[in-house]
Amino acid sequence: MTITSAHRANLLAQARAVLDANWKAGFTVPALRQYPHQWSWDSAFIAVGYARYDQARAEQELRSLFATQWADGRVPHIVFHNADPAAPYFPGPAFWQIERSPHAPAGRYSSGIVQPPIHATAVRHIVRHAADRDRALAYAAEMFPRLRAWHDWLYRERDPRGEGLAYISHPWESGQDNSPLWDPVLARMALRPEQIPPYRRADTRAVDPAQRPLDSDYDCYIFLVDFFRQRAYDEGRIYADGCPFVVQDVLFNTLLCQAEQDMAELARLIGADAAPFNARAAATAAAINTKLWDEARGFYVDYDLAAGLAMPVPALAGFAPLYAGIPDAGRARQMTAYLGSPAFGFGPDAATGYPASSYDRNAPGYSPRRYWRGPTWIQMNWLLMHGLTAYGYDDLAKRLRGAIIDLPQVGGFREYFDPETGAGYGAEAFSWTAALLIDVLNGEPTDD
Ligand code: 9WN
Repeated sequence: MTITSAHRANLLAQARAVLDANWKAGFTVPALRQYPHQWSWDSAFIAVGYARYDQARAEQELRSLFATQWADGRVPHIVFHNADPAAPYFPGPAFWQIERSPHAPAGRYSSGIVQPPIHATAVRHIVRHAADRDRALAYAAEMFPRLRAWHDWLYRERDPRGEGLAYISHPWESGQDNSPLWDPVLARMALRPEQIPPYRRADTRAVDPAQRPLDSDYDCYIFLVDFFRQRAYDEGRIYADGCPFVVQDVLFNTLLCQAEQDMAELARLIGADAAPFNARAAATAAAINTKLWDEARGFYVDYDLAAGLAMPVPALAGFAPLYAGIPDAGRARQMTAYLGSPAFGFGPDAATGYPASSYDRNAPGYSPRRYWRGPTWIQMNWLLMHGLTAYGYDDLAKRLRGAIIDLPQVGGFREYFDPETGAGYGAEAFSWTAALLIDVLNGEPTDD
């Protein structure tokens, strides 16, 4: 699968136009109408794309996110660059009320929860592809203490038993909001109406509700935010008071493990001590391999710390550890036997569609269009593509790379895609779809 240089240039121009339209003089919104603020892991993926053609923007993207890092080290999952944003998004600053926490930065506005820690990985990517390497190394040195404080917060506040695994306490923290992974945990919450503060959703104005989470999911999301703000975003209190959502998530910890490996490399480049980062990466990899591996199913599963139960749900995220080099060759073989099947959109021919479906297509509750319950997502493809390449599964990696390039052409620069037809769903002109296409096209050979 190769493309001509003219075709590649055309796609790159389209992708850059998406990012230009979403650039707000200092940061990039994921999508103008649906997500009109700055999101944490989106900005990291967006910086990966900018790193290929605009080093200054790549650097600025993460600098602006970390400008709202809390005093305790947490990096909020949304930064609102205005106190009273005109652009509708719920929940906004008035609902989060981060000023209840002594750690929230004064005069700045954000959510009080986090998203997967892929920022150190993005900074390493910026250094790797920098046109001006000296400036990139100075940037790495500038970001280094902030990234370390962020990771320290995760290991300090989210790993109460010192297992080497950080927990998440909200589906939004996973980045995969309504994944079937969370169904049993949310069902157990069994909320009564009086426990849910009054609210009105804003996410179904621009996007068809059939492509978004259910109202019953949103009730849980909002209940949890209320639970956190009532406890002033104090992680110790939230955990001690029996937060009902406490999950050691495979994808989140995989990205943390890789980010620690990238911190070790950044440390080496700027002359700091790499050893503590290597040690934490190794501890997290070992914990993922011992606690989260499911031998019978042949992939990794989340662990529900509140209930003390493994969560054997066939979500694509269960294969994420390939990205951080966590499984040994035998486990990788077991994993790819299942991952590389029609269940995730791989198959003998193109008729099986566009891998990789975010959830097993034969599992109960699969939907080709409802958000994280089946659609193909570009950033998941990008992560798995790298993992599969590193383990030598070049054919599967090629299929994922092909889908990253084909889907924006079939379905538009959308947020997610129908794994069977390639139709685009969710937000339009979505930033990381464009950014990761740019990254992939830069490594793609042309046939002329
Ligand atoms: C809640 C911005 C974000 C992504 C997430 C995606 C979605 C938000 C929402 O959009 O979540 O954080 O309102 O649905 O699930 O991965 O970071 O693109």
